[in-house]
Amino acid sequence: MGKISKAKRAAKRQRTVDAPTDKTIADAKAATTTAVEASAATQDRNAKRKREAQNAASLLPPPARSKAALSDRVKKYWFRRHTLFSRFDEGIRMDEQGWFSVTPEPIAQYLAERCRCDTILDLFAGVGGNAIQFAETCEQVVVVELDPVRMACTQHNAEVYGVADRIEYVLGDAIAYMERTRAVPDVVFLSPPWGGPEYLALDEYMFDQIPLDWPRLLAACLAKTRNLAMYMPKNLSAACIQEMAAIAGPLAVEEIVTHGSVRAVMLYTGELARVVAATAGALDPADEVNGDVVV
Ligand code: MGP
Repeated sequence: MGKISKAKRAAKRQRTVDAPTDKTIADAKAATTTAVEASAATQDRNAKRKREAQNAASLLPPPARSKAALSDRVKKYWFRRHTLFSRFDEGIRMDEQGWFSVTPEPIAQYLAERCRCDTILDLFAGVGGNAIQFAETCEQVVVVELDPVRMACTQHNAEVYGVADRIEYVLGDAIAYMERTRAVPDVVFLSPPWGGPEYLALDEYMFDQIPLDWPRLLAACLAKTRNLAMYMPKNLSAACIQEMAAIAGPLAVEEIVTHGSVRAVMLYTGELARVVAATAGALDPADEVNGDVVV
């Protein structure tokens, strides 16, 4: 046994013989109660997460194994499945709307680079094509989706890509969320429903074909940030572009081109518009996607 000084021995004895005071007993009881409560709270949280995960899993559409499994409306997308999600074969799930509205992965990667920032809000998550890529370029990603099936797909697909934990999921209406949240994102990304693939038959696409109160949503977004990035149909009318500039100030308009064809048009506002205009054509030209800044 090592040597121990007289003073230390006395102090040790003192510690051993000290009777617990009422205060120390109360403190110990309080600490025990707090620990028990904390562990109960953790168990509750874990149980809730498990229930949510089970509910989400029960909502998932089955994996599509062939073109025949798809409705006529979306059959044409079967051959594009690995462009929509390069990991399609690892169990990606989509509902019908997901098939025709998800942003193809190379475009989603391009847009995630365009929107690189700390906090991004994706107001129409759909089945997660954009959110998965935002998780690679942004510190904090919050997604909003009204439809529980599509939200379940987003979560599941983000798991396939190993980024599910980097996304915060809000099930609800985009306008209601924007009007109540205190969050102040750097960028709001909007890829709203366009009213289905039938938009292709229109000569010109107008904002009032978006099946929600678009002006009200824009106002709620602009109250939080000037930096909006909007994914719009390739046949968006020039009048809509002017209308957007009147509402939100100077715009950058970027045609998104893959394999030599325009697929969609991006509208950027605020500082984001300035950056996009200043870096037109500056993203990796080896990518499958070109963004032509036209205004
Ligand atoms: P598309 O309608 O298949 O046109 O959609 P494309 O590829 O030019 O078809 P083609 O047959 O003329 O060659 C192109 C992209 O637009 C899709 O991959 C989606 O990313 C997007 N998109 C299509 N729709 C119908 C929607 C929609 O309703 N909402 C959103 N946000 N995006 C959509």
